[in-house]
Amino acid sequence: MPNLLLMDHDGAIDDLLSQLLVLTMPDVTLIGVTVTPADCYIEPALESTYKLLQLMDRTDIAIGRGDYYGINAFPNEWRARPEIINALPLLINLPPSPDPYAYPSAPDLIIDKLSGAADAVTILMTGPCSNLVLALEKAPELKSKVAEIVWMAGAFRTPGNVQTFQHDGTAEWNVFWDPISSQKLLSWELPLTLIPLDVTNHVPVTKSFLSRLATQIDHRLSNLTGQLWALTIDTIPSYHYTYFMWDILATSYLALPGQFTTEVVRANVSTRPPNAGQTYLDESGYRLTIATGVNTTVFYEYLLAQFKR
Ligand code: AGV
Ligand code: CA
Repeated sequence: MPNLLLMDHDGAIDDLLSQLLVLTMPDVTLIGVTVTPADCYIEPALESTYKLLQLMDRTDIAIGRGDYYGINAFPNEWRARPEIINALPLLINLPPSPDPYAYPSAPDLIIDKLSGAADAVTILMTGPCSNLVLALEKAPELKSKVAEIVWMAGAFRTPGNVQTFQHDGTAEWNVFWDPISSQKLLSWELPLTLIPLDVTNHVPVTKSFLSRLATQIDHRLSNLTGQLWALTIDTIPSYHYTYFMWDILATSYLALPGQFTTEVVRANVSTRPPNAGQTYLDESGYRLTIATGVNTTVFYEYLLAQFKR
């Protein structure tokens, strides 16, 4: 279990669920949250981020605003989804959030928090990695303050989830948004663990899980998370996609590393069509760890226990 933690997310529903989950972990000290304007529009996403801190009585935690926009934008329909979150009954009447443009920029906050930390810091990323890469390019000496990076990203021995023009479908979206930064991050060979589609494909958001969560809605966090997950049931386009516990699984890795199987591999990232953003195994590539499996029963039980408050 890491002690000091920085989290960077990109405002989608499972990113915000992941922020809540981190705030339930007793041994994790969250020292900052930065938001990437990828699977969200930045203003409502910063508002959601702040509201969740308010709900958990943790407005002491600093927020940073991502101002860098990646190379391959997320579909607008996905980016607009999270707006509804700020209108949920448990969140709408919280005191007003700060001006989103009053926050420090995300790379500056990361630099500030890493340099001020007494110990090495674990970094959890549930969106693209651009904010971290910008920070470490500006202050390369801070690489030594990084204990471990856990990143929901990539697809190795399974198809990707990008379906768009000029693309063969091999990439995962968080890598595709900014393939150049993704390749840079891998090239640094920091202690990096990816939670790729290979393992997140095992944990869909199921009706049976939501039904069990609903039996505990007298607990405020079960109520809120049940509402958030219900918003994912009509995933766009709903005839095609299932919503998975992508980011939640990566977040759970912090608390349940022993429940995962992992593999040390060498890999690289393509930066050009037709497979920009593809993460592929490559003997002459960079060294990193990938998760390949998880005990799904323990994982779902863990979520039910953590949100029972
Ligand atoms: O590729 C998974 C990443 C995760 O960080 N995101 C969603 C999670 O937050 C992109 C994504 C893939 N399919 C999606 C996504 C969908 N159908 N709706 C919204 N986002
Ligand atoms: Ca995400």
